[in-house]
Amino acid sequence: MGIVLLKAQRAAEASEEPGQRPLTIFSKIIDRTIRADILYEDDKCLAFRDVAPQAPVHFLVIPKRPIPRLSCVAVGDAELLGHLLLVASQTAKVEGLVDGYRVVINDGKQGAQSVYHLHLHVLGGRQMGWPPG
Ligand code: TR5
Repeated sequence: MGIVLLKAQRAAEASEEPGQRPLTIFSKIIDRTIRADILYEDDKCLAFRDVAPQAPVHFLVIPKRPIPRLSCVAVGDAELLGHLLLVASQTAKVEGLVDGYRVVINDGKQGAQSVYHLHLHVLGGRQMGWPPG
């Protein structure tokens, strides 16, 4: 099994443990306990560069509220989800991604999610392939 899948599987198992702390490393980035290269911030969300970029430009957009994963969202989250997409688009423009880019949300074990705080990946600056692995 590849390292990415192994990390995702461990994260999925940890997220299912009873009494598991709901906060992740991303909450520490939000409260500035841990440093990150922050590109954008407002009262609802934060965008920062991925620490292990998979493309010349790779940043994450996260809600400040720690929603664990996309499959946990509710109807009441519609406005927030739209806001995250808008910030992804505006930040991609600021990053100069004029020829397009990819937006990805990994959900759960089979989606290879490794951090259980909802996040949009924005990847650009190179030609993407399809289908993703
Ligand atoms: O696998 P999923 O979709 O859950 O994506 C999680 C992403 O978070 C990966 O692309 C990681 O590289 C990224 N990540 C993990 C950490 C981290 C980060 N990006 C910025 N800063 C980070 N710090 C400080 N610590 C991490 N553990």
